[in-house]
Amino acid sequence: MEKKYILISGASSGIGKACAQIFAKNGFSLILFARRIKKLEQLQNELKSLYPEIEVHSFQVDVRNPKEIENAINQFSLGLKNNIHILLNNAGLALDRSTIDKGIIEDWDQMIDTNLKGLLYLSKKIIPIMIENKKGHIINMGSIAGKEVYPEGNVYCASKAAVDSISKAMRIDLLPHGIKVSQISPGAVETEFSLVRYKGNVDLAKNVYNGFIPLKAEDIAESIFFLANQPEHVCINDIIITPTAQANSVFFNKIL
Ligand code: NDP
Ligand code: 8X3
Repeated sequence: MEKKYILISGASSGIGKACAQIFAKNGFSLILFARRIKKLEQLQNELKSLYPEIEVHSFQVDVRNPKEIENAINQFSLGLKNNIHILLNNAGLALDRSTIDKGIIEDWDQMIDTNLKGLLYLSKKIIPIMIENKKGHIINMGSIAGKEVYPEGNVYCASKAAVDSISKAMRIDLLPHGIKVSQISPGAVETEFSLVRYKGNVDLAKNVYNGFIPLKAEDIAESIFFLANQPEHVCINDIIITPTAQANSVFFNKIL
């Protein structure tokens, strides 16, 4: 039987890793991209021993670098290319929280280059394959931060607002090709996200989730799996999902 592949960017931790686990459990073969190849290989070994019937291919790719994306895709076999069903554009990050006047240009560049341009570079390479296959589903990782700006979130919020726009634009442009485009827009999910944002400061990272129960990466993976497994004629455009203790990107019910 033909295998069904999902390509997940940013599969080395958090939501991407949880997605790799749920899709593997449900018989999908995986193409995993991230910079930390050792983490991908470890995940690949775990999933291959749990689910020997699936294929898992890991590639060290920095999505900010179109050449690295191209090199990885050039290694795809024809069978794999013909059977890419889903592209999950998940790789992303926030760096720091500060007012706009105190922002660090290198942080801004990295967020925009990863969250927006990386998503575009990877999509640009996969979309022609999906058009050729006459099928496909692109799922973009937005955020509640892309729906409403919060204090000191400026450039991260802007990068996710751009993902929101690009998701809508892709849905229009890919309409004639029958390619589905969805977005998922989570609130606070406890992953490595805050550790990355606060540049390794464990106390600041933990503090983000104090006083309420955040979402888990697995909660988001369940929703993404649901998105991806609708009947052919159904395209869920967007899922906004928050912890029960979060109303929007600003209001939390924290019990401290
Ligand atoms: P993690 O930090 O746990 O995971 C981020 C993933 O992105 C890692 O696998 C990382 O891999 C990858 N990544 C980062 N930069 C690059 C790059 N340049 N090239 C390739 N891969 C990269 O955080 P989350 O799982 O929480 O984040 C996943 C996505 O979800 C992000 O887009 C984030 O903005 C979004 N999101 C997160 C929320 C949260 O509260 N956690 C809420 C809403 C959205 P590696 O370092 O190995 O390259
Ligand atoms: C991540 C959620 O609210 O920390 O996108 O920006 S938030």
